[in-house]
Amino acid sequence: MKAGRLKQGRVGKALLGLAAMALPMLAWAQAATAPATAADAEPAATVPWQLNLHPGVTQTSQAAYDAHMFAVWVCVAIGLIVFGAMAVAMFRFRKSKGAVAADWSHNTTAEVIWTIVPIIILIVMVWPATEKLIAQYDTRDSELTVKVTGYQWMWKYEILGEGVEFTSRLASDSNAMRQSGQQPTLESNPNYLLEVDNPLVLPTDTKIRFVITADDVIHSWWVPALGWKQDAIPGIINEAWTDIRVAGTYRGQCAELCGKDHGFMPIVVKAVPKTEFRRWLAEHKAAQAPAATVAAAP
Ligand SMILES: [Cu+2]
Repeated sequence: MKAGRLKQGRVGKALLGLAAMALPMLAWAQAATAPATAADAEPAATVPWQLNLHPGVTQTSQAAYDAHMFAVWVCVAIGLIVFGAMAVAMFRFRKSKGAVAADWSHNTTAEVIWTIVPIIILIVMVWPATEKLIAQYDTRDSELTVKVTGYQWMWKYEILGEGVEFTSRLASDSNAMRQSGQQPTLESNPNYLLEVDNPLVLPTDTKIRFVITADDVIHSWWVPALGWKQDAIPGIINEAWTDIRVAGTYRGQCAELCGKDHGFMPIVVKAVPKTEFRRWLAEHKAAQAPAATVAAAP
């Protein structure tokens, strides 16, 4: 009887442990089996039944993912210890076995331990997270600066110092679909409301600084795969930076409620190798040069 109950306790503890471990383990397994990325693919796109955050494709997004995973495993360890201790206490010291509850109400040693241990755990988590946050705001040594301006309801991009600027609006097929009253499906419109006429082309493996502002109301420039969002505020210039490590297409949206068409000003970033970016830049410079000459003429 006693052996049977002890066994029952161990099984209960094991089940609780398994339940606590299941989600992170499944998420880890899913990440490990993620398909390899091709240059034209969308490496950071979400998949149905995705269990975890995507690590993204930049130093910032990887740092956020690492901090998140560290916190998850700390929580799993705490969960195993706490629920394990509860399971042991409930099964080993149960009433049917004749257990009698202790009648003391204070234990200074225990109180000191359960105050100091969480403080140490928090410091262990805060220290690396703070380093990551400081790095996230360090825009020094960037090789390229892109000015982003939010408008109701589109984005304007300027590659500073290169004389290249253009606007980026919701793609016409998404726009036609939303006004048609038809129901878009994932199969027929996989990038519904996430496609633009002119994507922002950026080079990979380059520290790119963004200066972000708005012309009318507050918007927010957000591409999840890059790992940050930054408010675009009229009269204020906010900074951010990125270094995209994997070529591909990354989609985002305005993340600040900015008016009736807030949901219709998506962002598309196309990350290409440096040589391809130089070619794209040269093409845009050539295309914009005549207009600039005309504008400069008396
Ligand atoms: Cu907006």
